[in-house]
Amino acid sequence: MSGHQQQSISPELREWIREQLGQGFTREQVLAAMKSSGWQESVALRALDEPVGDGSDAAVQVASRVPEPDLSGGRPTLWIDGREVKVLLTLSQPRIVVLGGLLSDEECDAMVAAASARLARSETVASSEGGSEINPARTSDGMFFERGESELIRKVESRLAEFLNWPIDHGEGLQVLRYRPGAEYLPHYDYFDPEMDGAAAILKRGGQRVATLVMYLNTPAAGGATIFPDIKLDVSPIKGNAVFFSYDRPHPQTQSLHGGAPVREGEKWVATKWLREGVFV
Ligand code: PD2
Ligand code: ZN
Repeated sequence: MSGHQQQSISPELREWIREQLGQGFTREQVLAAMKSSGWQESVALRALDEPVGDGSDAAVQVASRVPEPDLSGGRPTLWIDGREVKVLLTLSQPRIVVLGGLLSDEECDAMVAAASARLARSETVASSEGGSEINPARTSDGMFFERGESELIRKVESRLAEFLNWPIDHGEGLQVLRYRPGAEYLPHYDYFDPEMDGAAAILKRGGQRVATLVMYLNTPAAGGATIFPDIKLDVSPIKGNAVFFSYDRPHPQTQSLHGGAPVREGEKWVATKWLREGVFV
């Protein structure tokens, strides 16, 4: 394609762009692909800026800023809060980072001990009234720590804020879940469906969830991986390790679908930190 000839936006090009965005490629990635195929930048940008569908598609939603660890040095380990944390796996689309040794064994044990006393049947955050309800898709038991409620929790939360470059007050309180043998967490998205009843009340407290960090507080004897079905990734639950993932819009195109595979032997304990767009109150 010559750079001087007039280029026009064809229905085929529109369809191709829609498909790329639908598969989770970012606007920048699609723009780069178009430019390398000979499209003039001005035409590519105009095509990308055209509204698609009825406007409700996530491709035209504005992406939120999301927490992001600074891995720019390309080092295999990071010093965070005086600990050497291993970067075991990184994926850019969807954004996933698996870490080794984010928590010490002692911190894991202390969180399990503090949570054990307060376990109740797990609830999900959303119901039609904007309150909580028991979720049959989740067969674990759980509790929430208040943000900053103890020295241990403050220490862990400030480490996560440092690692994620995200203020502590933009996070929910840590949730601890205990899965017994056979228990699982069916695949789901952690963001709130803006269309669901009660969404407005939930989103008033800090906006959308934009990222999740699941920390493993023990190593189950078998099973219990955190699974990402869209990309067929399984993360092994290993005590002290963690998996981080972010999602810049409340839409499946983020490929942030994830679940907890059934625990086959022993128990599985995790602590989850959900990060919000704004101050969570
Ligand atoms: O325990 C897990 O692996 C898991 C899986 C899916 C935790 C969560 N979601 C969560 O806490 O959101
Ligand atoms: Zn989840």
